[in-house]
Amino acid sequence: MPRSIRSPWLFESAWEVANKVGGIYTVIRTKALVTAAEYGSRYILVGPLNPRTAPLEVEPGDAALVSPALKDSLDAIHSHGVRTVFGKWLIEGAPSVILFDLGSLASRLDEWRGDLYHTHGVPAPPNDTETNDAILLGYATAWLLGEFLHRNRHDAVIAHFHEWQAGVALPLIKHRGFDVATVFTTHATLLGRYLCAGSVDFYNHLQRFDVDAEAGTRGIYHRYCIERGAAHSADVFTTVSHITAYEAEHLLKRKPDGVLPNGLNVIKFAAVHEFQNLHAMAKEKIHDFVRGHFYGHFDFDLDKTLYFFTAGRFEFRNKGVDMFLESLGRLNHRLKQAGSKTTVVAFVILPAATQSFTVETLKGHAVVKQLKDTVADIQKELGKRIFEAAVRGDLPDPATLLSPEDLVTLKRRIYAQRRDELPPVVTHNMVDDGKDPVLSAIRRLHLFNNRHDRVKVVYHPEFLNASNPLFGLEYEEFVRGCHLGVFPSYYEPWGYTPAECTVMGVPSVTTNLSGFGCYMEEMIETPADYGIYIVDRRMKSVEESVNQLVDQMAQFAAKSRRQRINLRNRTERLAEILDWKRMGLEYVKARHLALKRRYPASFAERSARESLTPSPQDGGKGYRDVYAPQDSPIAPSGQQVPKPRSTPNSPRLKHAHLMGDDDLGDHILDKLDELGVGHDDDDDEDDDEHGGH
Ligand code: G6P
Ligand code: 1S3
Repeated sequence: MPRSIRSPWLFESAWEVANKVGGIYTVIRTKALVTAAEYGSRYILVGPLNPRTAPLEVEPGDAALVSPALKDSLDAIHSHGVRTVFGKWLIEGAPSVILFDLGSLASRLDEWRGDLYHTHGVPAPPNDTETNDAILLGYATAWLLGEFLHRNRHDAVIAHFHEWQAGVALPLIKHRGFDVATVFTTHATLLGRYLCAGSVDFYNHLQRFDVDAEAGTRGIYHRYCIERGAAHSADVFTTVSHITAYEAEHLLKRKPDGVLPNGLNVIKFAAVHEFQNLHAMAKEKIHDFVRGHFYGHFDFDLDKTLYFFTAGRFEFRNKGVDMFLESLGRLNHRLKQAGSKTTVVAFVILPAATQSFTVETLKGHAVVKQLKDTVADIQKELGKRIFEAAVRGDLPDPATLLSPEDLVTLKRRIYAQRRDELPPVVTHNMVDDGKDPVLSAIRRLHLFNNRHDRVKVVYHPEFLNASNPLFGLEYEEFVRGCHLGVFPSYYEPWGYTPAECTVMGVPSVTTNLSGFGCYMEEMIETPADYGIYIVDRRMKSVEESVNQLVDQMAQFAAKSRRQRINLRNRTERLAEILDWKRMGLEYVKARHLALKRRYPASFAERSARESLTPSPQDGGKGYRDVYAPQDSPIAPSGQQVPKPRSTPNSPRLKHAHLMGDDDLGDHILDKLDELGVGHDDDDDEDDDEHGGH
């Protein structure tokens, strides 16, 4: 008897399950809410145990409460001395997680590495820790699935794997003939990342790389084999964007079945002025930082100061930090030549090897804090003096309001602010100051924070959090306080940083080489009108792209406050197209396709409408209730967002093509139609200034 596809189980495995490393953690964590709502207790996440963070991430629980088959499967594995943590991941949706203690599996590594070579032809060297961990996680996950499939012979099971670190399980599942529908999603390709970080013209040579030789030259042949093996072993192979799908087709030699773009959990404020107020409050805190950092040289008007920033993992070229800095140099020149009164403070937030905060940076904040405290004390005394005079019916004598002591203390504080050297361009002592690529670029471009510079640079080589003594801001708050995020990436399968800006209503720059940029270009008729600036890094030379970025930043810098407020309102309205409630539908389609490929006969027999509606007793709502139509004023159903009303309208053009619809059941097509109601122009309240007053 084939397994029932009526109430499938979903196992989702990734290295970053309850284990924060980078963007995949954000994908899994934020998506959990909709997936858990859809599958209920039949949704199980699988990852490695990180003993340092797991106690903060997971609340241990009893697997028997989820399913006796799952409990027995884990017991069977435990009886071989393997340790796992089972519990609820402490995130929205609270899905079940199984975390493998890889240390307790280490004694099997040689055997499994040998099996991987002899059975699957993957020659993993013994000294690559990352690969060893991937082997342990992959074999352990396959083991778990085997135990579970043996005990639950009724329900269909879908196993979804993310990235090569979790992908080892896929060839094993295929070779062992497990009765499970599989999906593999790659969030980048190993070779793509390595090639782009070098100096190759990646996109123009994509079809011609000798992939084995390139992987061998870079010492990643074994990892490449795992990634390629996973892509070829899965029933359904997907990536996070069209651009990465194209890359995967040529580098992994399998054309992806579809694209699963990344979403976010969007929190909509009841009134639009709320997020504008948050911007103003966060900006005040950044002002405080700037006062301290630029002490002694603080001669620019904060009311005419704009905060630009870039942030991310330290991939200087891939994340476009090189292009950002180059463009800042030119913007500085342009603003100076134009005699602009605007100052741009550009933050570069990239974690690098550091020793400590610099004394100069800390001193600046101490000096300004002392001044602030002194002024507060004087203010208090002054108030008392005014009150004492007034209570006697006298007007205070302005000449004596400040005592001689007050004046002396104030003079001292003002004197303490003098300094000969320029405000530092970096907040930390670097481990390798001379070789740091950001500092080298800053030096080459002479962005030294001179008084006459209209672009000032602050390199903060550490991620931000609330306990940071300089900013005292969480990253999210910092983003809200800024005016423009700049992410001119060269290699960026998706790119969460500009997406995060968008849902917070902060305009950003991205490129047509990033998955996010391509998606927004496809979804929005005129992205720049909505605060999404897209640099063309595909058809233009580097020189032309840099100039385009300078133009975009200069145009932004020339906007009035009123225009910035309007733009933020428009940007924030795009948030809904990035919501998992919409994006998650592509995952529904991928899983559906995997089931359909695994159990074609069942689909022929039974209407698909029935098949994907999970049983209510498992707590799952099924996709129908989870991916509810958005009550969105813009772009229902993936139609293009039209130009804002203040600019002439043109016809909407196309839909975003992600997972193909060819293989879908009618119920999903119905669903898409249901979402595809026409755009209601009356809802497009453009050029409102909510929050501006
Ligand atoms: C928000 C606030 C306004 C403030 C404005 C500043 O909209 O609600 O009160 O004037 O931000 O905008 P800006 O782009 O100059 O930081
Ligand atoms: C990858 O992380 P990265 O920064 O190494 O996966 C992310 C999540 O899908 C994606 O946003 C990013 O572009 C990729 O590069």
